[in-house]
Amino acid sequence: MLISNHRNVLLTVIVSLFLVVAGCGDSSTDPGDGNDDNNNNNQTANFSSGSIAPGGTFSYTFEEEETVDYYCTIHAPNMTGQITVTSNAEAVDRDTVSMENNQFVPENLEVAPSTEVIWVNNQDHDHDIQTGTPSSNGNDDPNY
Ligand SMILES: [Cu+2]
Repeated sequence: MLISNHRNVLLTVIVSLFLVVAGCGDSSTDPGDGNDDNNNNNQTANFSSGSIAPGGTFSYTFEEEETVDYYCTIHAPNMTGQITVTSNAEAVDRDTVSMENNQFVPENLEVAPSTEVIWVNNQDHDHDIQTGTPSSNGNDDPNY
């Protein structure tokens, strides 16, 4: 009786240890999207405007909650911007970013999911917008 109780306890300990180890294994493989904020390559939004002539526009609709980095390929690394897609933002159909003085205005824009963002080139030369950061796409050099 005593022996079989000890066996049961031992078995319970062994099974518990196994579950703990197996549980740890699971939890270490699960969170793969926890570093989205630090990794620009994980952002879902993906666009490349091509050349936007003076007075021209480019638009993109942001669907998911995420932080999206973008930049102008012509004026990198100085001309960068960020769109934060969050349901905390006021829901509107569309919002606008102006390109002026080789900058995006506002540089950081918060929009709700499903908002169309329109970039307007208010300068006398082209701009070219692409998602990511200058360094993530190998465009570190000033390009004027
Ligand atoms: Cu530009």
